[in-house]
Amino acid sequence: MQEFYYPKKIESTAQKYWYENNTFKVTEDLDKEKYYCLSMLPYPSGRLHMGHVRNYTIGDVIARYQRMLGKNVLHPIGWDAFGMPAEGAAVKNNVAPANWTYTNINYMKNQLKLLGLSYDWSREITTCHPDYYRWEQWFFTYLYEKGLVYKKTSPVNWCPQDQTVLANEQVINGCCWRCDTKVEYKEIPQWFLKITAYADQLLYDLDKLENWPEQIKTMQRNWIGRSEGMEITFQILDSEETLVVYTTRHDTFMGVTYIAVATNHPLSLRESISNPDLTDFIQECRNAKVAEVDRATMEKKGVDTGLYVVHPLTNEILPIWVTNFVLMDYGTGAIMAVPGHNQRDFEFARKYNLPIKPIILNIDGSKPDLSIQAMTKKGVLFNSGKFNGLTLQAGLNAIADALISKGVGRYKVNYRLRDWGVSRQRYWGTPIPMITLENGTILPIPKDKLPVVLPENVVMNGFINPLKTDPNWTKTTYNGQPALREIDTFDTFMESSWYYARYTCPNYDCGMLNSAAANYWLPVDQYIGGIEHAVMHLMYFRFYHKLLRDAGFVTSDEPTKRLLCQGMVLADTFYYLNDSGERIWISPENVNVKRDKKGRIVKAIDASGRKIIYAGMSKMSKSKNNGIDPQEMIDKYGADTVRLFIMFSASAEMTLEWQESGVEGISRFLKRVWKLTYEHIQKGPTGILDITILNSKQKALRYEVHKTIAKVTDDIDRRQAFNTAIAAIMELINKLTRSTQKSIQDRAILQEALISVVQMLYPFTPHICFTLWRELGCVGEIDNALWPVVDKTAILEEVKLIVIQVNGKLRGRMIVPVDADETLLYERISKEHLVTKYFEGNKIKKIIYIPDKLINLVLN
Ligand code: ANZ
Repeated sequence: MQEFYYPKKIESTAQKYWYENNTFKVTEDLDKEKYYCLSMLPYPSGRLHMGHVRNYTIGDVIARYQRMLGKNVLHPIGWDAFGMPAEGAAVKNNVAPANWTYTNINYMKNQLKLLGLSYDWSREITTCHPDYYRWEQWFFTYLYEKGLVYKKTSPVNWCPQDQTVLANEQVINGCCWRCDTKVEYKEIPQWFLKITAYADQLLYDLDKLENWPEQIKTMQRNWIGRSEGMEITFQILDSEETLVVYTTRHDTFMGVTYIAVATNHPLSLRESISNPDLTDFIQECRNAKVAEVDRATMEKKGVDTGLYVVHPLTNEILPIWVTNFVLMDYGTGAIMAVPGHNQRDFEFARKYNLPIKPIILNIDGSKPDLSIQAMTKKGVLFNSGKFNGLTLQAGLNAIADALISKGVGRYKVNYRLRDWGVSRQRYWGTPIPMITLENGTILPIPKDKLPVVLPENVVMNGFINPLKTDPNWTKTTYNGQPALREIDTFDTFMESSWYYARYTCPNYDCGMLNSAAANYWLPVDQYIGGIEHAVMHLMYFRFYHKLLRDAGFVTSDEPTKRLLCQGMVLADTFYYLNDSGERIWISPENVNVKRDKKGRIVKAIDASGRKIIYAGMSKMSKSKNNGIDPQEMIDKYGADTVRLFIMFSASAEMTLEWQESGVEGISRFLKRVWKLTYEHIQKGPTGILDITILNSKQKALRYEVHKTIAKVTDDIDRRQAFNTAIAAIMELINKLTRSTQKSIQDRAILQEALISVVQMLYPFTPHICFTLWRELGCVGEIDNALWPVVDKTAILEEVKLIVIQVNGKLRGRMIVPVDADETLLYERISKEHLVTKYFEGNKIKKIIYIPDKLINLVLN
């Protein structure tokens, strides 16, 4: 065995072995329990960043641990390879998006391999390959036939200068990010998936996900936004027409003073034809598209239509206003305004001098003061005719009954969730497999004509979709008739919605999924990814699983049982101010720091000696130039150190502060493990461990070993507290280092202990463990070894912990055999200098022994 730990050498040996032996390749094996461990697949942006490394290390720890439990573990990886950055990079570097993407994949693949991740590389998926997306296209046409796909016009950001659609992130202060032209609102036809048809299932099945973080489930519930209310029909005055509103607060029905409708409500659009003020207002609102979050705070505006409705219970006449705060795509696009008790309605009424009618009493029974704001608390009704005196629930019930019996009300459930718009006006994505005939008929491309392959060899001469300027691409035929292809491509969330299922049969070419394989592996047992995917991706992939189930591919209801969302990786940030007072961010790698005793940074200078300002820790990002390149860290310390640091320095869900001093500490720890093993091996082979002849000291050491195994197992498995598991292993290494080896049994225990340590460290630091396992003379490779088993006799029955007191004062603790009596205890204690030093020549007068707990030596 080498005397010193050289991570580079042992890491490449282990990686080569794994690669040559296909160690992590798996197939379905009905005799074995399966375990599917999945980390979210990366976007091939160019280089791995620390966030990736954290995600994939956590996944690898879990996968390797589960393998050691004897399970058949599927641990795949692939590339979420379509997406906008490739188009930007292509224009910048004058390469086709495909080339850029494939080059990045190659580079990042090597980086992943250097981390020693236990992937089954034979299952690698690259989502921009036609072999993958052909099934996505196939499924889309299948869903179209099932009525779960439809086309409708929908607004986009349009740059009139570039003649192109812009993504939200390409609109900066209402202007195009490239040419600064004011962005317009435009409606264009787009494809939608009917996720709303699954809203109830997506909501209720959240309750089945016991091992999902509560926070994510709450975010999903809010995103689905189930709302129970009523639709109420108003008769328009002097007209046959009616207007339907949606409300969740029909208890306030007697306080309605006007009706408000959305600018794109059919009534608004129709009235605008004869009302120029209204036309202008609608146009103005269109151009000032407001994000939903800003709606609450924006200035409320409106135009009176001159139309009225009749209140069905009081026959009062109420005006209809077109407003900028009612959304067309929620409820019915029309509301009943109750300005006395809704702040938004109040502000609008104030602005346009509309009546404000109080109908809910304050909690103390007094009448509300509506001179400054609405009274929004729920309470007892007044001013409400026969409903006076009713509390909230009684009011809701009584008014619902009244409206239903008049035939003007019905209960209605609404969702905030919208259907999923999947059209993207971009080139680098999966072509949408639909065509339009000359007579306007829209048809799916027949299944035997799929895939529609995206041309990869294109020139990006700006941001115009190259498919658009290629007549050969758009023109096609259908049964001999000329037809036009879609030039839009799918939202890339489409690819990431089902990749987890395709991993179970990545090369299957007779269909989208091989059900036998899919049902063997699914659902995913553990999914790991960033919290930023809490709603979109994690909702779409749950939706897709239900679609796959209803299409007969899978039998489960949910795609994954357990979810872990890892925290962000933070690093120090440093800057100096340039001549114009701008902050220039400097990479922590280029700053020399001085720290105080507590490790706080007190001084920082750069290479030129310039004084640098320390700005605390924040998420590793390009904008603050504080990203630490994982590659450099691996080169410097080895993958095992980087992996162990990541798992040790914070629990998986918490933010992780990158501290190089911490990395150095981990590196020292691994050197200690190496040294301890080296010295042990140098002394030659060990004898056989015979647990029947151990003395109490030996039993005590074995107790520590097995107690650690029990704790580490529980930490990794149930608690997923990897950091405390590692801390326990570190503590054990300290104890082992301090232990002395005098007898055969001492050495046999150390051998047992070191083997256990190697087994426990293997999920975290597989390379060093791969080598140490061989050096310790164990059978086979560690990759096939099982997780260490706790010898229950070592921790429960054989030993116990006794507190030692001298004259009632705590003077030590001692691990003794479980059957140790007073005499044996005394015998042992009298040999322990750590205790006898308190005797100071005095004799023992009395021994007080509380069995299994405490021994108190009372002196003369
Ligand atoms: C009268 C009322 C009185 C309301 C009151 C609230 C408080 P949730 O729970 O989120 O579903 N609303 C309905 N459709 C709307 C639309 N398209 N655009 C904007 N607002 C709309 O919210 C339901 C409430 O949101 C409804 O109840 C309606 O205002 C408003 F004291 O009706 B309410």
